[in-house]
Amino acid sequence: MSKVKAIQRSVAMAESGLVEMPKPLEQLREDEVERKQCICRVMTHALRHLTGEFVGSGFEWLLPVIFSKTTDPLWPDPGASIEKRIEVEIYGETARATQSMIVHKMVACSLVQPRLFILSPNVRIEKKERASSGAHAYEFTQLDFEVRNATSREIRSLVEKVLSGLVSNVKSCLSEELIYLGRNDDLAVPPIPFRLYDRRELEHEYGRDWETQFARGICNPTWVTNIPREFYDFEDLEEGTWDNYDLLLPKYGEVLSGARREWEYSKLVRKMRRDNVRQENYEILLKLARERRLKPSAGGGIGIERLVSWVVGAKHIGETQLFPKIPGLVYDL
Ligand code: ASN
Repeated sequence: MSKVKAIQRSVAMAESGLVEMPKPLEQLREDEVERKQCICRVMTHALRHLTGEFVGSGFEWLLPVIFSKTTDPLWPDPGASIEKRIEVEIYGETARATQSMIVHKMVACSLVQPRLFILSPNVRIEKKERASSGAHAYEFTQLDFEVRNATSREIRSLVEKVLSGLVSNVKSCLSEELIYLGRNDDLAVPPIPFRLYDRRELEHEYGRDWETQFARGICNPTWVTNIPREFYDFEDLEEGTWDNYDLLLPKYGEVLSGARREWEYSKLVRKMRRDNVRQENYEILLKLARERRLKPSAGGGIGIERLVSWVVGAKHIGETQLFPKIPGLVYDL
């Protein structure tokens, strides 16, 4: 599809009232530029608050990587819909664009920094249909963090404190922006602790599509635990339960996923075999586990654009990006 057609299609969808596709910057009307500016101020505030909180809690701030032989397989994950994985040959080796820095986090946390975070650009070429979910971008940023020897409960408490503080802060410092965005009245500071559900309860109540339906009905950020997914999340193989968690935002859905991690070699190998994950793509992780240099840890990743979408009441995640990366729509910038 030509670029002009793609933009026409996004505008047509917007007109049909389905989902408003964010336009490239040069096409914004004056009032839309003003709205973008407001969202940018909230973004700046959110980044300052989040990074300040993590640094203040003794975390080291690492810089991200884009190309590595190893990246997150994003498989098996019931929520994943990756159309294409970006692999390029450089210096005679196959390097992959970062889908998430989970493996880097586990290694860095084990060997060097017991508390770390990264503002990490993730490239996930989602299927085109995901454009209309309003929650997917093919490039986005996670605040990805990891803590050596932490429990899931400790991580969840940390996140609750940081997010509740963020909303309280935005409400007191950026009330003009929130009023302009029509979000001042209904954005409430979430009470701590957030409620916690087991995925099995929700599946029982809502069926396989529990996530969207459940997120529609909640009024505050809510945890869901015990979600079957990638090999690196801790699983009790006897019980068939997972020590992991997603944080869902009212109407907006998942904003964070995280877990206590696997660190034992035999278990990692067993799970990779079971899930058809290629061990040769995780050589260093497995080597460290075999040598018992991989340490227990727990962490998570906060999707920055999704978080800001919720704060500002965006209709599409691309509204929080100056250069929207909407599945199926590749703009010049
Ligand atoms: N950041 C996530 C985590 O820490 C992993 C992911 O994004 N797939 O578990």
